[in-house]
Amino acid sequence: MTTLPAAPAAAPEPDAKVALGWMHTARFLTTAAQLHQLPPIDVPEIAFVGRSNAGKSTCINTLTQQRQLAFASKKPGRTQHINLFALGRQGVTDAVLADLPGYGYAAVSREDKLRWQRVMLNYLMQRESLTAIVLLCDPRLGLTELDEALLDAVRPRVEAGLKFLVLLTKADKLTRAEQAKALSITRLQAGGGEVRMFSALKRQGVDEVAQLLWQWAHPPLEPAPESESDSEPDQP
Ligand SMILES: Nc1nc2c(ncn2[C@@H]2O[C@H](COP(=O)(O)OP(=O)(O)OP(=O)(O)O)[C@@H](O)[C@H]2O)c(=O)[nH]1
Ligand SMILES: [Mg+2]
Repeated sequence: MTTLPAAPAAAPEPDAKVALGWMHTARFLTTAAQLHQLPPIDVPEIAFVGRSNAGKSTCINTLTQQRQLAFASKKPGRTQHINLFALGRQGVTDAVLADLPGYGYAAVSREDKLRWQRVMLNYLMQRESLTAIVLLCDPRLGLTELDEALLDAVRPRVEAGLKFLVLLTKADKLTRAEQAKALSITRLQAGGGEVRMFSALKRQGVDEVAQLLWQWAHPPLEPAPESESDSEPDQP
């Protein structure tokens, strides 16, 4: 067995090739209609959330370079369960991606909408392994009331360290100037949180998002507790 070099103090930004190679290891893990049906997981879990049709499943397929890993469709409401995908080389899972059903789909009954909103909020607020959220948003619609409600619901967890990225999808539908405007408006709305542009069609932002997810899933190791000998000497 080879010995791994000691982990550096801070995880360096990985090469895009390394991050994309890691994303490509994604495989289907499980699917569930309710939070309590999901297995407990002891690696970082990164959830993809947003309005129906925002491009969540397409984004997962693009990042993992797999055409049909997540179900993407022209028809809104395609994803109806929480689908988990495992990531990691040599079959060793070191992170999980969660593809969530979208909200705000008009053609769904009121009861179904409310039921799903409850499942999703429970998931976002209670899922222990959840360490990061990617909120996908079509910049032509901007952050809607439902997106804002989601931001409010997860704010305490974000303040406690949960990672959060707003990804503006379908960038290929916007001119450069429109992209710049959408980015600055959304940055204001997201209260200074991280916001990036993404296009599955043009592969815009793919490397950067893969690198960010890799960093999120491989946080720098906590510094070892100080031993007696190298702690501050007592004041005389
Ligand atoms: N032009 C363009 N279309 C995209 C892009 N990403 C997704 N789409 C299209 O948007 C539609 C919805 O994509 P999905 O990935 O199924 O959206 P979703 O957010 O998973 O939708 P739900 O599962 O219903 O919540 C599909 O027709 C995709 O082809 C993109 O980057 N550019
Ligand atoms: Mg979907």
